[in-house]
Amino acid sequence: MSGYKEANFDGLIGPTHNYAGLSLGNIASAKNAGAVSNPKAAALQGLSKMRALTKLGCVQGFLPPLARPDLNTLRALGFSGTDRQVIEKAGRVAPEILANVYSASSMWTANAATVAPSPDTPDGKIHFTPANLASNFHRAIEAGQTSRALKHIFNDEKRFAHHPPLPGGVHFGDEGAANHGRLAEKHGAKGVHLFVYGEDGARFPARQKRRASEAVARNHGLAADKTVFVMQSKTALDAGAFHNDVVGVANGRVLFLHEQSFEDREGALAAIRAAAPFVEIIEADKRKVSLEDAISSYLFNSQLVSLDGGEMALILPKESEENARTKAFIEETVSANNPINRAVYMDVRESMRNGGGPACLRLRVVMSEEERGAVNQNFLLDAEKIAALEAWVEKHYRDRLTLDDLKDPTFMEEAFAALDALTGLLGMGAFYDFQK
Ligand code: SUG
Repeated sequence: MSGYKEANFDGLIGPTHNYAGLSLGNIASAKNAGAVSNPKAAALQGLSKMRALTKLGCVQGFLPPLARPDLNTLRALGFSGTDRQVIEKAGRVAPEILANVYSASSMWTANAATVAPSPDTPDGKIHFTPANLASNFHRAIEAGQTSRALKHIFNDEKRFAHHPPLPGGVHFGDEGAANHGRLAEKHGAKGVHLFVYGEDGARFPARQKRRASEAVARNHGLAADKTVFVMQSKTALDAGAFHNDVVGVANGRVLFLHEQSFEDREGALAAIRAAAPFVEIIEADKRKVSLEDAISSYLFNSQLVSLDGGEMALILPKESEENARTKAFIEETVSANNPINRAVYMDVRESMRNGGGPACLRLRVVMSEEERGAVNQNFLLDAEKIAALEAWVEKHYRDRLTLDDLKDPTFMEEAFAALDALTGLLGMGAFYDFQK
């Protein structure tokens, strides 16, 4: 196989995007709890990031939003009657449950799954394990529908292998690719998989368990000498790095990270160098960029992408341009003698206010040309398809949403009508349960 490239599958931001303060340890989510959201702007910001990537020559795909509100979960929790009654009752007696089942959190597809590309697996297939996201209720209800979406898009048993999410709830808490990176001399070469797990800090709980990362590596058949398991620093976790991708990103030969990412920095870097001798480590010194600056600006939650000419670009959130110290570090990185030589700043503020930067919004799948041809083409984007999705957003999304609006069953109908139209646009058939 040839023509390996990384494709980014972004989460298409759903019509119920809101700020409910649901994620302990995620500072932006806590800070913006109860704020008024703008789902239309959120989805359009996401789509303009996707357009920017296609203009850079990157392969860009997307995953559809999950059906929210999740009526199946509300019914399983004892709310009964017609769909409208289910929403009314939950809104009256348990508005906090209602907010959870309304979350548009599937937009952060870095948490959708962990992926192993075909050069790394024994059967030469691309392996997917959807994340169980066990540590937060609103995210723990994603895995079932996410599995369905992945199977719908990567629908070819000869090329794609789909594992079930890990069992065991928080005991095998798995947050997907947000704590995983792949290093390789070229995308099509055998890669080294870096799994970063956590242990609870003094302030915040760790979401990714070491035993979960190990299980994913086993399921994907990764060779022992091509995997590295490293513990995240408790200082970073307690400062708000609830996923490791808040403090570091890997692509190709490059690992770009904050020096306080790992609990045992020396040991971790030595293990990474031993498994991937070709690695080029670009580290921010804490005297130049403090953890607080890194976490408030999401400097390291950037997408690090390989461009066709061999250069690499950082796709960064605007917030990292607005902080003088992180901006200076980015400029220094881009002009230094290393593979990163472009910085592109994107406005994804609606997502950022829930703790989701550019890298949270995408799931990376390295694929050969043949494998790209086997993907459901409706989910690979070009200018025309992006424009069609923008028109769909313009037609169906609100530009103002509060937590009180979630109690109105008419809003549920509006959200479902939007998703129903999307399945029509994409020829998906009756994909969502509410359509059956
Ligand atoms: O799981 N925020 C998400 C953000 C996920 C970011 N993803 C990565 N770092 N890869 C989370 O904490 C907030 C929802 C709310 O509070 O309404 C939320 O779920």
